[in-house]
Amino acid sequence: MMVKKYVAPSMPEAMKLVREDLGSDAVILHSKTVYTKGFLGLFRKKNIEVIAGLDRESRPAPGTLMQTPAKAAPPPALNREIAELKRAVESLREFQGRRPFLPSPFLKFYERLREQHVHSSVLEKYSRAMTEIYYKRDKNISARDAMEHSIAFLERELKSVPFGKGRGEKRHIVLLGPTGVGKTTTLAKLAARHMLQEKKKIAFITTDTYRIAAVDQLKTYASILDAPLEVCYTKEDVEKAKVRFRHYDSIFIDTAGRNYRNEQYVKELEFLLSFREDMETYLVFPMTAKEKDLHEIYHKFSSVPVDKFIFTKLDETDTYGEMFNLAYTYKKGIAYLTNGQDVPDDLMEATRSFICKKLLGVEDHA
Ligand SMILES: Nc1nc2c(ncn2[C@@H]2O[C@H](COP(=O)(O)OP(=O)(O)O)[C@@H](O)[C@H]2O)c(=O)[nH]1
Ligand SMILES: [Mg+2]
Repeated sequence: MMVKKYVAPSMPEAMKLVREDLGSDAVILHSKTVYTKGFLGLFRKKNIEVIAGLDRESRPAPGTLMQTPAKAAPPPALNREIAELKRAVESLREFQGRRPFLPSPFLKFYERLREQHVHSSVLEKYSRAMTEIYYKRDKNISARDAMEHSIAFLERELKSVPFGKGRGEKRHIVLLGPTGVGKTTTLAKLAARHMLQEKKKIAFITTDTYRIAAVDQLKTYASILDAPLEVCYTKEDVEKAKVRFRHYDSIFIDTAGRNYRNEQYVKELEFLLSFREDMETYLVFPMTAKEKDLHEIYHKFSSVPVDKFIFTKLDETDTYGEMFNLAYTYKKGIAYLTNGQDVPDDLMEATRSFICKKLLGVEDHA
């Protein structure tokens, strides 16, 4: 078989090139969208690349072109031509619009995931996986099937990371993250939940001694919950707090989380690391930040081993892809989500299913 490559701005034009060059017996072996660099690499041009082949025997020898209709191709060849024509029409349909080819039941979900800022690498994987399912099922895919396959796909992508609190939550629970992301509020919500729902004996420690207001804020929550609070300015204070709270079930540690170069923060890290063996570390991300900022937060706090993520302020956005992208990129689960300022109500334990359904815009009936 002779195989050749053709590049043209559109599928019809590519097909025309193939037909002119190889004749109508040519078969399309493969086609894809390619981009060629434009001026200064700025304006990328979209093209269709087609790989076409022709069985040498089927190429008409010179002089046979004017054969009479009586000697027309036998039925098998005709059938093949019809099949090819069908395939060409299908490819044409596929390349209409900017989207990669995806069977129609999945298009809605693909678009939704794209709007939700899910990584393009995941989108590509999604298209491939769903197309495969579509053909394996002989194109018998209802809207509901498409939804279920989409949820299952996303859940599979996050399979390796644990969600929610998990069984092994350690005694010292520390929230890390930049100022203003909702650490103190979330810590109070968590403490209230542990106390009210799990009947745990709780205590607070704060190493955020930089601002008076920060200490006062936690003092208020501690007194509402009638739980003790230790304010730690020095290493001795930390040791004292450890001894004082040795019989408590869960100790909630609030931090300032200022710039990582900051001397105060270095001291804070040192305090925290003394709890290391018995510490559950949650890194707190606000859903209101851009994804680039979220990655920056992750790297800034990389000096402390992070167990899971918490995402706050879900109520202030309707784009959730960043949450998926971070868990997916760093292979870390999400423990909790918060969706408002109310202590203790606006907190939920995260589940893989909730996050995947939220991304797809599907109601969670679980
Ligand atoms: N809308 C909304 N606001 C929140 C949420 N969590 C915290 N906040 C608000 O964010 C602000 C900063 O919270 P704070 O806990 O002091 O942040 P910290 O500096 O990280 O300790 C406060 O006004 C909180 O009420 C949330 O889930 N949704
Ligand atoms: Mg705070």
